[in-house]
Amino acid sequence: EDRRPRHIALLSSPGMGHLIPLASFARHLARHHHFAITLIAHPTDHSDSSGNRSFADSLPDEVNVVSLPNLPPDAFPDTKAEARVFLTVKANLPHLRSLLRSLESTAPLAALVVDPFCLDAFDIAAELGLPVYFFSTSSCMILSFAFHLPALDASFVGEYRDLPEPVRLPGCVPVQGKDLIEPIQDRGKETYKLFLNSTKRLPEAKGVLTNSFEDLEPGAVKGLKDGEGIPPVYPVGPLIWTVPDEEHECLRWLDRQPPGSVVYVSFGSGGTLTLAQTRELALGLEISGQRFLWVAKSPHESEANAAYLSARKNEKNPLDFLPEGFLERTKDLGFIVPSWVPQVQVLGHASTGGFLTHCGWNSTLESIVKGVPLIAWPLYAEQKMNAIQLTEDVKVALRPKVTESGLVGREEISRVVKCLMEGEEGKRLRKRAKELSDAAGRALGPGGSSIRAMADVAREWMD
Ligand code: BUP
Repeated sequence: EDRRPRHIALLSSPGMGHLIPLASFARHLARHHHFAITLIAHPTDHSDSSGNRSFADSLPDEVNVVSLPNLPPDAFPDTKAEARVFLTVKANLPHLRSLLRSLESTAPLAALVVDPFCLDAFDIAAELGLPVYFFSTSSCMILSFAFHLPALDASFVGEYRDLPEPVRLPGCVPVQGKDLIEPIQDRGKETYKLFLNSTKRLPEAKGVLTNSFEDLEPGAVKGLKDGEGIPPVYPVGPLIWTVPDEEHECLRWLDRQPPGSVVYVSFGSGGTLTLAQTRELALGLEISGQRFLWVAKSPHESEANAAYLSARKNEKNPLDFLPEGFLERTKDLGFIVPSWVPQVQVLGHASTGGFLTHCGWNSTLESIVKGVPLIAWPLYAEQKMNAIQLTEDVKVALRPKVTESGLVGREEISRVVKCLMEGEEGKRLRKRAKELSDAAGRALGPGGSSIRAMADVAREWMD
């Protein structure tokens, strides 16, 4: 072919969870299809984490990274996290316009690719006559739900938790209203309106890229591809990011543990538990008698622990919140890290045998790529839908039972951890995780489904 690759701009909203898959896609386009790439990022909330710094250093030279201005920390007081992300992107639109104009004047753009919080940029793309593509950083089931939301909004009055029937998305397991993504659970709120308006604009995209792969979600992918009014869909995942040669003492600790013996526990960069739940988790891990590597965070405020936390507001160390004597009693079995570990390397370590996770989509894909079965413990955003999919559809995860008070008790935690790490069910889940890891490798191997999807979309962007 004598068609030539051109210049593509990718726009990421604040947050590593969005930046990582877009950066990984950018790297593939630059290396394998020889596009010039400008990755436009927003400064992220986790700028103090070591992970963010090493990530920035590991971006390839082929990708030109430009950051939009930082807004003052109090720019949107009293606003929920998701709404803040939408509003930050909106506030930066004039800067985006100038930036795209200047990029156009030096190296004309063939397309603009945006993540789920950046659909307001569609207007700028239209002004500049740029074809715009949507990049979904969640599962195909969530993507399918996003296309479905405007119809659901028009057909049902009331809160979605009261829906009389579960939502049945094509090719997906049914989901009860209460388990739908969290930002839509209060229809009176600004976050809901921002989400709904975004989803209404999805059909304007020329194409939809999604960080998933056909063998992981065959039903959902087919449902999307056959869906009426849905632009062409390109499953290009699983796109994850490994920072090369990152050193961390937890990796040396893992070196000393038997193969497949450690459950890795992390609720992601945004997830925290209440004080009571943090303690219950500690005791559950202890009772299970299994080895664990835990990224422990300080508990979040709640009525029950507000007084306790305010009395200790100068104590920032998450280890101070663990039960009395816990560290001493578990010193031969557990390794606890406050805040950050090189997660992809931990999941890829031979000693890691399970992942107790909040079910963020990046964490989920990383576990699948590395062939590690999961314990699904969703906290917020779209995580409940991911947990349902992983347990009931993909069948690679166990889910602990939550009591009516919202707590997962220590005995239940111990039960699921033991079941995953040493039971017959655990063996089945490990086999399933290995199958999925092989399938992920095939999708991104020569002639694989995701490699072909990336080549298809790249062809649209050539001269
Ligand atoms: Br925490 C943590 N080490 O200790 P999210 C995260 N990460 O490498 P997700 C580490 O950061 P949500 C740590 O591997 C992922 O690629 C992790 O983490 C890495 O993303 C990235 O934000 C972002 O927890 O969850 O899993 O998509 O939906 O909460 O964004």
